[in-house]
Amino acid sequence: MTKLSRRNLVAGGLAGAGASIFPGFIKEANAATVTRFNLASPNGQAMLKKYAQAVKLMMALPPSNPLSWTFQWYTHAVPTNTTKAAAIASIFGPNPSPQKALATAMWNTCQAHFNPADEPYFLPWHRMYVCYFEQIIRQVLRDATFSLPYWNYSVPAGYPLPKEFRMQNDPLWGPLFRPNRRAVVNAGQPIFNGIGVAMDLSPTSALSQPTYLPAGVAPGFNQALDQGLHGNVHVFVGNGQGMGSVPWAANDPIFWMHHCNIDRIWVSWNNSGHVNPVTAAWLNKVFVFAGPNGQGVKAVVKDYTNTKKCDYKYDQLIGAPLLVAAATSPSAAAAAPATTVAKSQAGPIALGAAPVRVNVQAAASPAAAAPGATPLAARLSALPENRRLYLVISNIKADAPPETVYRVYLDLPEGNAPSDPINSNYVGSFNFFDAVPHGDDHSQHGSKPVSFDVTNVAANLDARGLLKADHTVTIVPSGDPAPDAKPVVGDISFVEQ
Ligand SMILES: [Cu+2]
Repeated sequence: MTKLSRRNLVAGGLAGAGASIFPGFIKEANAATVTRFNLASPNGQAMLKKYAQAVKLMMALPPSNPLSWTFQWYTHAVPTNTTKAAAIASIFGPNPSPQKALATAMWNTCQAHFNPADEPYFLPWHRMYVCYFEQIIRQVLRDATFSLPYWNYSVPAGYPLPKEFRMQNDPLWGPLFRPNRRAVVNAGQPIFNGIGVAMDLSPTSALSQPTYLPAGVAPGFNQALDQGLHGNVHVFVGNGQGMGSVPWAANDPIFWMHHCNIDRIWVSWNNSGHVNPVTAAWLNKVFVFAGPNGQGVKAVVKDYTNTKKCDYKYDQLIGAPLLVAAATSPSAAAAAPATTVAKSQAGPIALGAAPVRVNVQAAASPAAAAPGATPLAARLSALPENRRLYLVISNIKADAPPETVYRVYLDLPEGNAPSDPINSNYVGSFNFFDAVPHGDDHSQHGSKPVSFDVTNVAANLDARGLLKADHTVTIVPSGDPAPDAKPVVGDISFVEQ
């Protein structure tokens, strides 16, 4: 295959959208299945080297070119130092052009970080985004064999940001460096250092969701993965002008290795017998991307519920627990009625640098009225086999990324924050990655609740007599939050479902 010099590439054919330099090139590439490798493996390292070359080439293309780094980044979201309208005006000028029309259709379309109603499209939209980005790199490199490597941060060897992304002035790896990360991350420490724990990088809680969509207060696989592991990695790598903020995230080259791994977790979940939505509305949803020749393409969700259309496989999947519930209808769990056991006063509850303790009052219900029994203990003793207790926090919002995660505890004894953050009162953590308004229309940005299955934590505390008669939920920042973040949560409740 002819190898074009970088100068030719930048100055020549790729500048014009729709100009196909090698007709049929991509068709050839897709005739064979490619494998996406762990970036730590020898094959993955070879791909990472190609990736670094591609990032350099894409960053040298003008932002008006759909194959450029900036055009691809802005597809996810336009950064906070401009707006979509202003960026389009300054990059394309006053006259219409195919590229300008494509930018208007594509930019700021990341699902679902604008409108919470779009949450079910988080996984398919990012699968499409990663797939077209991969095809663009094949075109830019003239290399049909390229596949995006993934970053497996859920194993100890993967806890630090891969070293190739931390070598600022290296001739080969330099394009993968970004300064806008947390200091510990670019220093090569585990990315959770200072604000998290290894458990925050586990895919297990998402993989154990039996349904794709929320079922009552259970978040479902798509949202659990988005809010949990996915958001944690963004916030851990950070900062507020980098991976930790939706509008800046896709400017960090590690973004693509992160989302390749998120896609691998989706494949793993499906591979263990879990089913995706089957509604026509979800399957027929269309999104616009740039194809490998810079032309606009329409992608339909039904073509991306598996890996066939994009034609790739992963070198290794994660063994997801196959739940009995997964074999039943995807909406079976939604039919189970949810009962509120206890609820806090209506929010918003301001979070800051100090722990916040919230009283959660028992709902007036006969089951909770047994003398001497705490509301949760009463529920636990009568809990049917097929039901669980959840802690639900509604209306999570912040003015800016807090650049830390918050930990949640049930009936934590009064006094100082626990010396071991993962103690027997620990329920889990949540982040604000998807809870900061951005984009041209802030009013659209609502928020999704987060929920935690607290059945085991409550049962363990109950067995040791440590559940309180009046329950409290304590929310503790795991590091100093950014001063302008002003994070708040709405009310907090315990729900049986
Ligand atoms: Cu992301």
